[in-house]
Amino acid sequence: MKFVDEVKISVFGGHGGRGIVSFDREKYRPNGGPSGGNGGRGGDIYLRASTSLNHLGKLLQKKNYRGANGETGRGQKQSGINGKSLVLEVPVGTEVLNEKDGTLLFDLSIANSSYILVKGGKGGLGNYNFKNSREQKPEYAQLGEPGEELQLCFRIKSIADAGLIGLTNAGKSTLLSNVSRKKAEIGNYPFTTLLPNIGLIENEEHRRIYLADIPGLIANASKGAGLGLSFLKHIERVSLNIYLLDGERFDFQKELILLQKELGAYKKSLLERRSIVVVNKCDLIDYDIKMQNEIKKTLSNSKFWKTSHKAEIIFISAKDKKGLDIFIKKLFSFFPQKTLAEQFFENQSSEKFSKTKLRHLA
Ligand SMILES: Nc1nc2c(ncn2[C@@H]2O[C@H](COP(=O)(O)OP(=O)(O)OP(=O)(O)O)[C@@H](O)[C@H]2O)c(=O)[nH]1
Ligand SMILES: [Mg+2]
Repeated sequence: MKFVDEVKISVFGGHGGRGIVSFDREKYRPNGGPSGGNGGRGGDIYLRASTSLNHLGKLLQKKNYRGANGETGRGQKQSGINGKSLVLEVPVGTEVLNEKDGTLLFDLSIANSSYILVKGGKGGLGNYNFKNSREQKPEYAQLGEPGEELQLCFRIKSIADAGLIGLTNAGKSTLLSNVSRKKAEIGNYPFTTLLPNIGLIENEEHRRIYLADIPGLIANASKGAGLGLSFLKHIERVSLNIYLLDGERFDFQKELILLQKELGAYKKSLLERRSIVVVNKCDLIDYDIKMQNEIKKTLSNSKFWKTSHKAEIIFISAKDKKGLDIFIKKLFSFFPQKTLAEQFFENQSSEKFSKTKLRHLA
């Protein structure tokens, strides 16, 4: 499956149905008055933020989405049926831009929030509307109006407090699934994480932190190699970087510099964030206290330390669940107050679809 984080589509409100010209012709009133009904309204297109999706693949089904057209009016002053509206579901954390000028139209950060994207066209009026004292038998009716249209670009920006940044196979998915309630995809091959998984970690005080598993970084990712830029975007919305190093590789300085180089090439400010360095797979190599101190000393003299706000180093085994309690404690120490994601997901569960605001683009 492809990681779909950006989709460009066009949306068209349905065309309004046309009104008709007709006259009542009953048995004893062969020359009855005008009775041509109005056309139905064209269907609108709505956007809805869903928590059950985590990428935009569903939108790839079509290039153009159209609300249904309104039906033509009927005799006996009956209106045509309104065209059905269409609801496009996208993951929470999607932003929608106007493709023409790049302006941000919607930022769907609240679950179940819903917006109107384009309105369907008005139905045309049937001839009975035009009857007046001077004109008893109008022979004309209106055509329906076309719906609104927009060219859009949908983009995902994941929402989490902290992001796991590491080379492929460092153990990010294993760590996420072993510290959080949500299961991540685990595999012994590169790029198992094709979707940005977000895990929820809860402590004894029922505080929550949302941790994003960011697909493995490889050299030149910032230039488009591997999954490239598409997933570097996910790092933008977190406020803590967790550099996960593969303890088996034993080349921490080089690994950190490589990770930083890719992040920095994408956006320099990402390097100035608070960070934790986590050395994983400590079950494979016995990192005793002396070794740990040596590694800390070497790293704290490295170029990495100068830019990353005195990151701390923790040694764990994600697989054997060793050191995870220390890791979780450390994580919470960075977020003494309710986090943005915590508030955001809280709002999400209390937000009711019926209460959500609809913004009109008219
Ligand atoms: N021995 C050992 N193996 C581990 C540990 N953590 C992860 N692994 C193994 O390392 C391999 C890769 O783990 P993943 O969690 O899929 O790695 P990842 O960083 O998510 O990889 P990508 O999604 O490709 O970026 C798997 O075979 C894991 O079982 C650990 O603490 N010790
Ligand atoms: Mg993974």
